[in-house]
Amino acid sequence: MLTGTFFCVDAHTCGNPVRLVTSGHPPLMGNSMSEKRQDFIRRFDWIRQALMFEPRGHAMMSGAFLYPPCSEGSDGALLFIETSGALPMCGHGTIGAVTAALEQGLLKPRVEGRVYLDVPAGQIEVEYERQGHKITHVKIQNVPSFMAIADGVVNVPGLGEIRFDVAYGGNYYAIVDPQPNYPGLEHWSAAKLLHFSPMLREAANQAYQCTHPLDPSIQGISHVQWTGRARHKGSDSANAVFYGSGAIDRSPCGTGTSARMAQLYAKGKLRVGDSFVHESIIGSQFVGRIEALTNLAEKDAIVPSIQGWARTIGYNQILVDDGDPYAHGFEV
Ligand code: PYC
Repeated sequence: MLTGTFFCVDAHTCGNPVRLVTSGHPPLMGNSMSEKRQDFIRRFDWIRQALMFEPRGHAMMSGAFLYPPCSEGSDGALLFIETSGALPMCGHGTIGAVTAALEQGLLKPRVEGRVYLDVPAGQIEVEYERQGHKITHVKIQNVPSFMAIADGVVNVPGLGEIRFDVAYGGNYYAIVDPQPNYPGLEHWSAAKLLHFSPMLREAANQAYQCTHPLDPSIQGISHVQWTGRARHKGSDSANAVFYGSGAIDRSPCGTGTSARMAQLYAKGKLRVGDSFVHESIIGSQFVGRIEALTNLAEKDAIVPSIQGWARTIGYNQILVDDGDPYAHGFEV
């Protein structure tokens, strides 16, 4: 029987949901979060489906489990879940999970203001600011991010030829900049983005292979990032990140912003030390920065940071009972 009760602290990061699951964690096999993620996908994906899909979640639902650390020097570990799968890394998920976990006293940093976390994509450093019981800001130093494929091109039914770059920021992104068949985010409706994104992702995955140079379990383009002109003061650029089968990130997307900075660095449009304010489809902002340069299996990579905020919005005890025909969720 695949049943369970899961206590969750619900939050949102700049508008995108984060469900921090605080009870009902399955015990996972493996020595690293990457191995534990693979074990979770093999044996416990029903938990993700139950907690993320309708009727307990929705297309944009995203969440995380807090686990004990796996590596020396870490304070904890995160396993990310969302409608698209168990992700190697999630930026908005980290900002929301860390905010909720610190506010609830579930994460005990050794040094106030800083935590180190193991995630499937590696180890991240997280700085935060606290005011009373509230966490006001979270800044993540993300995993090395890099341009994987420059100038890819596919034919998208109903749209024609679309050019894109593929960059890694903890997940692989097809990044689509304005061009003849795509005039830019400000000219397209959300419905249009949702219509063309799955076709573009499928075509891009058929035409191009991408596998992380150090972890072959991280492979394939999982997200599509459409770019365009920002609407709000202080933003450098805007994006809409598509994931799962019908979601557009309401936040500017942490791994997406990291991938975008890696793309802009590779094209000579950003330099080390530059900051980059990224705006989401609802106008919320992350402040990105290229903190340093590094090398990953002989590939040039950047060390990006992303800063944002999250708010805790509720407590949710979720029941999953096999007697319910929709116990493990559905997608329409
Ligand atoms: O913030 O990294 C992110 C993210 C990935 C998918 C949705 N948000």
